[in-house]
Amino acid sequence: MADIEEARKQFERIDTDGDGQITAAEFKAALAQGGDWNVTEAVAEAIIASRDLNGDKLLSFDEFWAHVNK
Ligand SMILES: [Ca+2]
Ligand SMILES: [Ca+2]
Repeated sequence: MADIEEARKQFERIDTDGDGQITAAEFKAALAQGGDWNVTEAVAEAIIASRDLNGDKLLSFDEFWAHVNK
């Protein structure tokens, strides 16, 4: 079972500028920090697009949570 508090912490760690939206650049940086240096910005954009429910190319916490809480 997914934990919303844990998900929020994860989200805040990825959202480095704290505006409540994860951009492809922020996502790519987070993955690189986790050791996944192969992720290009195009790949990060594709991952975000697959989770982006409203099509603004940004990942809000609701969208992030909808993905985690499956
Ligand atoms: Ca952000
Ligand atoms: Ca969105």
